[in-house]
Amino acid sequence: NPRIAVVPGSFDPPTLGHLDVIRRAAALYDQLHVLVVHNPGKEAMLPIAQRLTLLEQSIAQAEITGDVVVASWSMGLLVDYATDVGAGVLVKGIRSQVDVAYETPMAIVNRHLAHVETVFLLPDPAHALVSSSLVRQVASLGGDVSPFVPEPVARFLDTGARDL
Ligand code: COD
Repeated sequence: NPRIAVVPGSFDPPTLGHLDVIRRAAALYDQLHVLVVHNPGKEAMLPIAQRLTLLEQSIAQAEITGDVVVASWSMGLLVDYATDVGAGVLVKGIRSQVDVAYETPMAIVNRHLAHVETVFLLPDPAHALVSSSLVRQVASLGGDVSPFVPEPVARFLDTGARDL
């Protein structure tokens, strides 16, 4: 059986921290689904379709090899998507104790709901402090986000995002 994992997130926008987790998860599993999950509790900066495009461009440019699928999900439980595609694992990045506290109950619920395990990867220290919310803040104030995001995202935030 192929080992299939889902890397879920808001990816609003994708950051170098996300890409680091995706790269290392791709090396661990036969197939990876990078899943843009619509989070109704968060007000979004980018439309889902734009996040998908930026993820695809960033993954291609980073030369992350292997079977990586980029998709979105807004139809209910995350574990329903995982079950649909035959994934037994969710991969999440853990930056701090705050992430542990947020992710632990979800991991336990998801294991009970669908026997889906959650695997936590520690980030590369170089990117551990990067977050989408930080990037949104810097971008909205006109700052340079290029140290924190993949090049296609920096380019888009610099030019294309003006029309949003
Ligand atoms: N380094 C390493 N990892 C990072 C970094 C970084 N710099 N930045 C972010 N990450 C990780 C995050 O920890 C997370 O694992 C992932 O990357 C995505 O991050 P975000 O910020 O894009 O996404 P979030 O935190 O808004 O998560 C959205 C999810 C949809 C993944 C989450 O809310 C979730 O799992 N929801 C479950 C929905 C569901 O089914 N609920 C019912 C059962 S609980």
